[in-house]
Amino acid sequence: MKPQVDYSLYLVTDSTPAILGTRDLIEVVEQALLGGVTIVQYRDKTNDTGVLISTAIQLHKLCQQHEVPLIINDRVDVALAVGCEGVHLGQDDMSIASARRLLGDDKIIGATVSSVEQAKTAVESGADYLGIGTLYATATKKNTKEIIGINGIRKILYYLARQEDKASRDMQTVCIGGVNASNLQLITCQLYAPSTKEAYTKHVGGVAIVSAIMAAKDVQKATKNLKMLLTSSPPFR
Ligand code: TZP
Ligand code: MG
Repeated sequence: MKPQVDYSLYLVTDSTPAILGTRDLIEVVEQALLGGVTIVQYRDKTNDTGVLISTAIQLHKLCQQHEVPLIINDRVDVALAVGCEGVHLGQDDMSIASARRLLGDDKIIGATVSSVEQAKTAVESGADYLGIGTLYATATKKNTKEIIGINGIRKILYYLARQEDKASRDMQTVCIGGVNASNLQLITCQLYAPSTKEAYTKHVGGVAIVSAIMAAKDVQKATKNLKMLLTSSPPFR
């Protein structure tokens, strides 16, 4: 059975020195879990497969203690080896259909999308959730091709709201790119446009964050603050 997922405060990890520094990834993620992140994606573009698997095993144990799903970025093989809850795939990664064949129906497959066209394809291919971005330019991922802003996010939310098939109706999304404590409530308010709130909010599952959590001096405190801002925002109240 596919788990019911709370996407509201979605942590994406980063193991680079610019963000993690000399701290231990597992300890940082533990602080984020204690602060209240609801889902964790292990995203590591630098380490080799052995390190990815051993780190993912430790992260999975930790996430299980907090009853939070662990998703692996890019690597379906690592997710399979670890037996965690799912994968997150970008436009240049393995296709959703292939990942589904390998992982089966019980695992979560997330897809990065930047346009209505990509969202449509991801939904039709069987994605469970969409990571929509890049919302704002961010130092964390400098080579992002598409900065789509709030209007780009809205176009996709509005597209989903107009569809009548079950996959679209049930689709949850998280926006990613430059989300932090200073702009979180502005973002959620803008996605809650009062005149069309149904259309814009129905598919807003949450926000995905790297640096505002991972690079914080006090990770648990920063996470609790983001959680407070989120849960006092209209779509999440
Ligand atoms: N995909 C689009 S932007 C991004 C990813 C993985 C990084 C977001 O990082 P931050 O630090 O939350 O802006
Ligand atoms: Mg990828």
